[in-house]
Amino acid sequence: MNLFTKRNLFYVLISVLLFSVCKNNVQKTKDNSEKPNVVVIYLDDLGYGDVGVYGAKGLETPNIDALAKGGVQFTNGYATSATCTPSRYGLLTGVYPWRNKDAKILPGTAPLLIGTEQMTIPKMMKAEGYQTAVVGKWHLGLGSGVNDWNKQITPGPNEVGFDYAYIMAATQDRVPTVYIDNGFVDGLDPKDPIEINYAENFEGQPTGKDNPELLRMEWHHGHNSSIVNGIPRIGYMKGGESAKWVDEDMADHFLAKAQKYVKEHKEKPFFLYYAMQQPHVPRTPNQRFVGKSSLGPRGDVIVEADWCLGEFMRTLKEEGILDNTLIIFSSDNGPVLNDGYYDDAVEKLGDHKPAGALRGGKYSLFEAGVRVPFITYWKGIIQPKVSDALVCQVDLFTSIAKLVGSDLTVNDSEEILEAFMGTKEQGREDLVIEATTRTAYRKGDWLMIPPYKGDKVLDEVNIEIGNSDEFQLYNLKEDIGQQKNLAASKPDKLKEMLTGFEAIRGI
Ligand code: NG6
Ligand code: CA
Repeated sequence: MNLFTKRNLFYVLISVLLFSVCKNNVQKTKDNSEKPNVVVIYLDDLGYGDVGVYGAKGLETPNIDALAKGGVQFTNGYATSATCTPSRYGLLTGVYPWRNKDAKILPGTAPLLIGTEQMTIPKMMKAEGYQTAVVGKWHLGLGSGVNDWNKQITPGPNEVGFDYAYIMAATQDRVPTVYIDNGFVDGLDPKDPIEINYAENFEGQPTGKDNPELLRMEWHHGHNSSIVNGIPRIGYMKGGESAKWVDEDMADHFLAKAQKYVKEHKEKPFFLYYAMQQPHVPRTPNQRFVGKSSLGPRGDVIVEADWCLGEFMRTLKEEGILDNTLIIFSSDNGPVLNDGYYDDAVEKLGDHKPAGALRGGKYSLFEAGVRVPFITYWKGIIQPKVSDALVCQVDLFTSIAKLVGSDLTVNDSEEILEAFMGTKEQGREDLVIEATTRTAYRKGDWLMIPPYKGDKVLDEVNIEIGNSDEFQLYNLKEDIGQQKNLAASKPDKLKEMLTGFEAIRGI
């Protein structure tokens, strides 16, 4: 081969190479110019240490781990609150829940907490052409507060931005123990109407308190009102027999709804808020998962949730939309062992630490109340990493807005899309956290809890909730377990923290 032909061959090769690179790029730009689907997978009471990659022992979570290993695993990811209702409010509205005095754990009869005029993630996304759906736990109130559960229950999720809503009203331990399909109780027989009352029982109806012989799960505190499926609940319910859920099938039921939604809506971009009920009480794993952890039902339902996530991911893949879907995985608040039922969560704990190295738990202003597993995953777009950036669920509103091309913002919600995508180590600078209406302030590595009266330990659940007569100041980088209160020895730092806190709280 002479020099001339060798050179020609070289040019041909380069051209082929360039052409294929360009073609791929064009292809990619085309794909990326379509708006991505966004799925928020939200667990209930899953602690910082309850996932394999976050250090869990005695249970395996291969699917959540795969998400973390293929995406961004946050070490400083926060819920806005240490309980459910406020956290969900913060996530969906981008507003700190402590700004709304009604954002507390709600009974099943509470009216809708989010104003129908209020901006929400699904509303913002609808304006950008998205289809929107919620499947799973709602717990943000429904209707006007005097609901007839036998008619359309409105306003609800449909009125705050969700085109499709298949939910349980409150929690698995509260009545009504039925599914609600776009405002209507699913499977209701009109001849057997539902009645709900949180103040008093209906005549002749058995209760957990008076009829222990009917129970297959014992209550420890609270949870002694109506009995459904042998499990005593919070609140009284009569009727609606054909509509009552089967606790052991709930995870499968919600998964099937989420999968169906994906299959039927994959042609256009969608936002799906998939809110699983695990590992909130009562912990009722499907028979397939009983004994799959060494931790008893609490561990078994986490394994079940992990399986659901795996099945859901498989659906995204099979439907050919995994590459175009951003998945955000997190939990509404930290862990609790005994939250009102005897279910071996304490007895079978072994050396598993639901909160990892963090202090406190659900209901607590200490870190374990609000710092939760937090993962973002987008196949082929997000590069795997562990990120220490400070991120909060309240930031999803403005960050997702940026991603989908909306210029809407909400004050408390910071635009930190690059942190969520793993391209920047910097998240937000500071954050106000909340636990049962009390608030504390994080800035940089520091956490300041102002003095609060009241018990230091919530005896029923055996959790330190963060109350003290003194200011508390911790350096979380050096002292993640919040053992060394530096308030007295670092007066300047304390003052700086108090100033930052008050500026946001408006005190
Ligand atoms: C508490 C319940 C607890 C749980 C919690 C809500 C009692 C004594 N305790 O009031 O079992 O239901 O509310 O949890 O009733 S959350 O995750 O939805 O915030
Ligand atoms: Ca919760």
